[in-house]
Amino acid sequence: MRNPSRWTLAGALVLLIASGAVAASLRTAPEASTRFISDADGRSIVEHGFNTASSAKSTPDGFPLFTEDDLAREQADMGTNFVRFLISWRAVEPEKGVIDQGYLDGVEERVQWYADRGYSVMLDMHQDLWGSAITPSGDSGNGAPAWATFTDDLPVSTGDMWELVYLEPGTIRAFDHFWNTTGEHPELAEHYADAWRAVAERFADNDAVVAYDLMNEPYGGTLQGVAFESGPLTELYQRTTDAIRKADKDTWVCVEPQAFGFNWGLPSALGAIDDPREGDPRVAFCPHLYPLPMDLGEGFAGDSKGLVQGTVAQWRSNALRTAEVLGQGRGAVPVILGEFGLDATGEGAGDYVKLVYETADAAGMGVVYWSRDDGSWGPYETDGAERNLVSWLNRSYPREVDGLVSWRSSADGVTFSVEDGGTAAVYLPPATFTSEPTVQGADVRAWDPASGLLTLDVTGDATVTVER
Ligand code: MNI
Repeated sequence: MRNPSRWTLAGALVLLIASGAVAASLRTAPEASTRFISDADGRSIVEHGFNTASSAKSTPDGFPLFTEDDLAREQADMGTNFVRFLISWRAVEPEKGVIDQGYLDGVEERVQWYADRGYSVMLDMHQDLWGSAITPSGDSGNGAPAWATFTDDLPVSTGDMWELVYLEPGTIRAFDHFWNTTGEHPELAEHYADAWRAVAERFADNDAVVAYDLMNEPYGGTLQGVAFESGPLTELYQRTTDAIRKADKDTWVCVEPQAFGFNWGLPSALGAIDDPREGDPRVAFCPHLYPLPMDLGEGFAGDSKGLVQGTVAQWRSNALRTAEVLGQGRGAVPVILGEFGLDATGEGAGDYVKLVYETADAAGMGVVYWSRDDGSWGPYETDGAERNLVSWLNRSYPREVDGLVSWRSSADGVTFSVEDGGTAAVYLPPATFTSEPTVQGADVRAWDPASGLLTLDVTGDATVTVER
């Protein structure tokens, strides 16, 4: 049980993907999303950045091991404009009914580092395996506070593959209580929504915070798939959105599907959320992508390569389908790939990164890499040395654009189209764009070769091409 063979699991994946493809083929997917989260100036944002950071899961204060200098380096090296910043329920509401304003001060201080550099921020209420109180040692899960953790003394054993701890009886029971499948803890979801309301009260007037990711990688306990997503998960999102809107009318809410399955390319049954704000709804979709063969340690090569390519294609269609459901007849909502990442020492790692960005660009999705931690999944070594990932993530892209419709990026530049244009900010890696690029379809307002930032004026409907 503890060590299912890789190929048994890979075989299961083939079946899962095949059944997902059948379910998915019942409805055609949109080609792309043409709607985007916007910044305070109303410009569409193409999100490029990092999850910051996994270290926040286990630090006592809940903050990532990440400094303002680290941010400056990231911006100089890769031209990022976005962060999915990890926060946690255990830090927001450490005691039942008590909001830790000191923790929110710390979040606000870090948000300001990003604001000072022109970034947009998504706050992500993170959890994995419910919370650290699922085991006495506290070193397995993260997210929920101890007071909200009810395992009913059912066992939770831990082993090599952390994901399998989701299948432990005590973990399942903790989730069953949260979703009130047990009928014993209706208060937990209320506290969760109120914790979000407290966060929203703090950031409602903060222009840098553009989105709230309501729950990281939701898991349904004994309820899985359709029963979970169309039921308690959609309900929690509605309740939390309603709570947030009492304090904050403008910041986008971002919803995730059940991680189990969707991350591997399967469809979601998430229902639509009604946004009580006046004007256009601000609900976005923020799914994750982790193809199973790569979860199992395979590279992007050999037998696993085709499976991974198939997974990415299915994932893209399924993400756009759900975005369309969330759009309730107005077309697909904005989509951000909230997490993808890999051990960049594996075979074909750079090709996989390229595939994901090219797929996301063509589908109109922002991309947030997992994660901004040191080591083989990250951009730097613990001693600060730069890793291969830096050059792979350092891509040209239109950063913030009035009236953006679509874009493509290549090593030689970027092309994008707009409706009713205005200004556009484009990032071009300074190492390759050493002289002023050639621009068609727009006027250059400013070019800063040091930061790679190109500012353009675009008039009306236009296709803009920027080339070195
Ligand atoms: O791979 C997963 C994942 C696998 C399995 C399951 N279940 C069995 C419910 C859930 C999730 N997640 C991938 C990444 N997400 C977290 C942070 O959100 C990262 O630490 C993981 O690498």
